[in-house]
Amino acid sequence: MSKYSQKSILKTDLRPATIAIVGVGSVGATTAYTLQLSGMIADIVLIDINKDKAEGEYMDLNHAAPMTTETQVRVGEYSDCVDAAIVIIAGGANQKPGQTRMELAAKNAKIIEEIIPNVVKYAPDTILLIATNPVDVLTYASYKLSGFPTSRVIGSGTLLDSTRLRCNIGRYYNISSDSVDACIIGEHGDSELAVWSRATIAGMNLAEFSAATKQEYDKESLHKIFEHTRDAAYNIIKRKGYTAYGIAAALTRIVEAVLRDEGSLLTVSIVGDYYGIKNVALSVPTKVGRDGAHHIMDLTLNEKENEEVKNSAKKIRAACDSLGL
Ligand code: 6V0
Repeated sequence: MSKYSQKSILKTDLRPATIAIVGVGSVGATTAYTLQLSGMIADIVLIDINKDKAEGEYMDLNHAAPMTTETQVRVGEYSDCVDAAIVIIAGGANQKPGQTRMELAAKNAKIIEEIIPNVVKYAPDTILLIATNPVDVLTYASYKLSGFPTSRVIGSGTLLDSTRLRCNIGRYYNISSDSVDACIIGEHGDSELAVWSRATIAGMNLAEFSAATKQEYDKESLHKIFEHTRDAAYNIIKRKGYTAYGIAAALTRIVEAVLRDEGSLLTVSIVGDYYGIKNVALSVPTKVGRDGAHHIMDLTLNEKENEEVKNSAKKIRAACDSLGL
């Protein structure tokens, strides 16, 4: 039984929720399907500038509904965001092979400029959940465009990267990723960093855990794990042209944390002041619950990590500056 279907047994602690998805391409459609399978959502609204695409996805998803959960899926207009607890933004261009996320900034900022005011007009109290890349820059843009408090504009950030890292560390030590506590912070992109100084397994840092289990503690291998994690999207896109399952699961996890009012610390991206750099969106472990996401602390880092996260913050701020944000 999947993680989500196990949790769906506890459906009674959830109020029926509507989730709207703007941009029903690979990411939006896969997210709709993942949400549908989760059993958490009563109603999913699909909105896309390409109505045929949204209709095709709606028809396909509805064929899965009788065999999975009774989630209602429908094609909508912005006015259908009116009851949405969360509006997921996944509209815009994706990376082509070799292209960086930052190279999408100008093009996707224009698309976000079209989308956000339309959502806000009908759903002034919703939570915006941004997936479109470069996600940190566009989370900042969405915050500015919406006029929402920082807590209600959440970028998927490095949640996916952190999950990939935990998974890769788990494989390295041959244990479940559930038992690994590790994260990636900063930009969801090339300047992100793994916080090795805080990574633990069973409460031990990795050097201690390696010694206790008579395994090699090899910093070079761990660095390769980080590079493999950071570059995962490039490697997937080179082969299949896009990524979708990982981000869909990450978005579903964020939706779950909100709807269940979990107060979980997830590496999502919200606007704030980080490590002395003001007014920028990036990821650190951030508290996520019913009222959105709250930056409650900067993770304590070693000197090198501190330098790296500052550089990452500066890079995001510079990209925002260049777009006049
Ligand atoms: P895609 O498959 O090309 O789908 C994009 C969709 O957006 C299409 O259906 C378009 O019609 C639609 N669209 C474009 N403009 C508008 C608009 N103005 N209003 C409504 N809909 C619009 O792209 P894909 O789904 O692969 O990627 C979408 C975005 O997600 C890209 O920016 C990716 O880079 C980004 N991703 C973000 C990830 C993350 O971790 N945050 C992970 C993967 C992809």
